[in-house]
Amino acid sequence: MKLFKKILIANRGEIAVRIIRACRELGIRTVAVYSDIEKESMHVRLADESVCIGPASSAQSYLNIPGILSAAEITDSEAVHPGYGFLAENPHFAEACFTSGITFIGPTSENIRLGGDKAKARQTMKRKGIPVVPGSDGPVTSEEAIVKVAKKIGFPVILKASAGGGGKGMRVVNEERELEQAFYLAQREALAAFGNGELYIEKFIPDMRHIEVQIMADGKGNIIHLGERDCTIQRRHQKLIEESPSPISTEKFRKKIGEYAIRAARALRYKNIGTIEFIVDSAGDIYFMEVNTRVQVEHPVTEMVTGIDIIKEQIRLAAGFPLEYKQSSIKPVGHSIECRINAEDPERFIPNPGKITFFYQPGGPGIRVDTAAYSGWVVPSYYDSMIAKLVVHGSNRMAAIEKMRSALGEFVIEGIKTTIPFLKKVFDHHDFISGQFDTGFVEKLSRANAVMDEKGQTT
Ligand code: MV4
Repeated sequence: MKLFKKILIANRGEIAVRIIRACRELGIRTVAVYSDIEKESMHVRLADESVCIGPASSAQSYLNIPGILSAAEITDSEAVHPGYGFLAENPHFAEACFTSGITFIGPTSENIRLGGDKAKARQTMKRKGIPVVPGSDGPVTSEEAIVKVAKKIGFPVILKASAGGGGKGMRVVNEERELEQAFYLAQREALAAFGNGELYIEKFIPDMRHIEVQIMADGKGNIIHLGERDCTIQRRHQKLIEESPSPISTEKFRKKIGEYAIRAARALRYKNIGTIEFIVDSAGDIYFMEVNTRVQVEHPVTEMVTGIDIIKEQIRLAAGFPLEYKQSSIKPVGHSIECRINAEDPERFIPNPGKITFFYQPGGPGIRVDTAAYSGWVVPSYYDSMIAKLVVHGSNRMAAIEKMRSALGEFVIEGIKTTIPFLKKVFDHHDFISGQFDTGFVEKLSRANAVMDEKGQTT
């Protein structure tokens, strides 16, 4: 077995920088790709080589499959790392890499396809005896069918898009008379967003927590989990703060959710790294929600508590190496929290791109900043507004919170608005400090600032 000599990174921003760092440590050369407006971006400077792949718009650059494969070919790259977003969960891209003789650093295209079909993934888990929230067995294609399931499980229910993500095509329905309209609206929204209007239905779980488990599988039968991350603090289905362990976790809870995650990965014949997402209700009961077949934004909190470099392991797995770790050698230490820092107006959460006139990042023991930003860099308006991840590690949750407060206070980003002022409020809020929050937390905090979701609904 041999590790790759050169990897092309089909991404930008902090995750491209993160992947370059992992490659450097592994002795792998890196190729950055960039759009016309990103010549001066940090991932381009830090990579060994770079190739311009097209105009600013993602569709013509970071999503341009032939362009990226050509760049890999002309640079003799043996593998492509997709990061997250863009082409990371596109089964056609994974397949096209394979056909071109380039290793896709991620799971198999079959894994990606099933992960992207949420109704089918749910059905697969149900059949394997992994708990799922009461609801439909696979997709529901007619209004009659959805009424039947809704009556059986009882209201409120939630309609979700099979191809879903980002909350699009999702509708909470409180009573039967609202169901018909919600069904057609959700279907239309899903069709517009994903080109696929297929829906499924679940019982609506109030006050749920979103808890997910990092898994690693080598495709040779070895599957381990790296513990859980709590991603309950979200706004408009965008995670804002993630932590590991979950504030509600115990030794027993971790063992249980970890076992479910490993069983889920086995049911999917999963290979490479991935995340199994769960709904945890207020009684602490765990239900499978969905599978994410990529490295996630929030992977650093798991790295901080386990000491494992997830990206390095991901690259080794893609090269065909067996897992380096056994479940018994995974021993999480302390507590880690991550804040996503976005170039956004913190009051209204609308993007605020522009030139960063001054940038100073916090440091010191237990503080990590994953970013591609620097003084003088212009935050483009074309891509995601996340410009940095601030990650802390402390011996326990309160120590991590104190460290986060200190680090947020030290961070200086001038020239653009960022979400730092909002994040500071969260870390002073008693519900966050107590760990007693649910998915309504951000709404509550935002409403206190007289801000409403554009649709005025909670989901
Ligand atoms: C749910 C739910 C209640 N019951 N599923 C799934 C994707 C995520 N972005 C929102 N999701 C939810 N799924 C059932 N069966 C409530 C939500 C939800 C939510 C979840 C986590 C964090 C914030 C949220 C805000 C609104 C709704």
